[in-house]
Amino acid sequence: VEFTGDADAALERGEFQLYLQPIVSLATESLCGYEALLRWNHPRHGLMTPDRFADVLVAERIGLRIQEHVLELALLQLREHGDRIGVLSVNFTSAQLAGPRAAKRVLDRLAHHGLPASSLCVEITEGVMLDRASDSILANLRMLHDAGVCIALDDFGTGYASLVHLRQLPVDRIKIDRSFVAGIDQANGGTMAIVRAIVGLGRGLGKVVVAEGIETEAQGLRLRQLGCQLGQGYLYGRPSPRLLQSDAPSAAE
Ligand code: G
Ligand code: G
Ligand code: NA
Repeated sequence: VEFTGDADAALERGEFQLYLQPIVSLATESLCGYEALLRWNHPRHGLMTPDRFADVLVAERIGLRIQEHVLELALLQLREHGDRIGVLSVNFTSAQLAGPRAAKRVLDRLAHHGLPASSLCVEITEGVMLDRASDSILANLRMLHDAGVCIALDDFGTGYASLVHLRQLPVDRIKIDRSFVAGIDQANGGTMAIVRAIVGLGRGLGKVVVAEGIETEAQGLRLRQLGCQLGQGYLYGRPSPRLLQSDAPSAAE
């Protein structure tokens, strides 16, 4: 642990905030949603990304409460600016998806705010399937999916059993990890072949394929040519506390 923060007091003071990063249609470059990314705006350490404070949350056993706060902040954003956001993607942990009432709780919060289930996309990594509670997590994901919540499988291809998990999980979207996108315009290394295969696999299974970490026009064009539908990255917009000044988002497909 790099520092001990009083995460509990920080939560009360509103130091945990969401930054939003646009997700666009690669064919038209039009907005179709955002991903909510957690930041801790600390008075002494400044603005921190989760990799810097994740250990603190574990040490102070406050991870689950922070995640619930993240969902609530995300739903408030949707309630206030839903017409400008489109579908809002929120990162979920396995702890948040375990237990008999996890999905019901999320659906209740959506209903409480008068939001359609389809306005939320739950992002998970395949790591959730390595959790002891994977049966319960799977049941909750099915319930969310059946209710119309979008489920996205993040960092796809970086785990050790991606294909097994892709078959088991009720997934609507797969997100190509940015490490693959970064290598796509190098001639050697075979990254291009891997990305082509992931897009083919995803589309063959009827999933929407999202590429993360797109930084250059060449990467965006290449991914679009390969049939990847959605994209996210600094090229289209950095994570920001503000929404883009743009027209209303279009449907994701
Ligand atoms: O921009 P970025 O540094 O936010 O994200 C770093 C990592 O932290 C990413 O892998 C991202 O998925 C993860 N992350 C961002 N926001 C959240 C969140 O609200 N909850 C969880 N569990 N992870 C998050
Ligand atoms: O793992 P997760 O998908 O949630 O990824 C989000 C992370 O990727 C965040 O840390 C975010 O700041 C970072 N990110 C978003 N777009 C880009 C990009 O174009 N390039 C790089 N290097 N990182 C990005
Ligand atoms: Na994510």
